[in-house]
Amino acid sequence: MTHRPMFAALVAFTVLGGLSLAAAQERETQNQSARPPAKDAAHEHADLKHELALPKHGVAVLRPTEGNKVRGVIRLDERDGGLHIQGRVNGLTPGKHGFHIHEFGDLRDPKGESAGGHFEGEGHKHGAPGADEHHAGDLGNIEANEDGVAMVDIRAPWLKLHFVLGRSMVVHADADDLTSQPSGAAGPRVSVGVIGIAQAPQPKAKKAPAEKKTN
Ligand SMILES: [Cu+2]
Repeated sequence: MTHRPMFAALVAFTVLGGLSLAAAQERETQNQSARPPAKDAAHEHADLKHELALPKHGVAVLRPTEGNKVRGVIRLDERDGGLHIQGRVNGLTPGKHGFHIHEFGDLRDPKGESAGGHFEGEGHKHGAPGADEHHAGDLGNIEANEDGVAMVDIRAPWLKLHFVLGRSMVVHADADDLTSQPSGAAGPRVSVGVIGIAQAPQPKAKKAPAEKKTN
């Protein structure tokens, strides 16, 4: 007996075996698609974990666009059902500067143009954050003092962190007039940063009471 017939038989066996396995897998796939989605305890648990996993704390590190010196760190924390936006921006000219969340976290353009327009949310017109109608990303103005420092403390009850995660915060050269469309005539972008996930704020460690001097 030569090896050739045995080899042929082996090939045939392998091919047939493979074909029947493929057919079985196909049947299994069809069965799965016909079945309603499983609603077992494990899946419900997974949904719950997903819900709990939505991040609540974010940060944007603002860096100057080309030819500017404006920097800052802004925290975005979900609190009381909305977003509390606070931080410090420096290197500004004294006065008001438009401050918005823009649509994209794409900072490839050195002048910040790739961040796109204002994050509109539901397609409203541009406006003041307190107005009846405004973009979801309209945060009004921040105001720098004589030293070019602006302290930011804004409540945005209409926002959740996951609406804005991966988008960008933008500081403009000029004041947002809160009426001009589509962006408040706030001028060029002087500082931009992507909104990322941050660690939850850590409670400040209490200062240890000063040791009493004993004579
Ligand atoms: Cu803007």
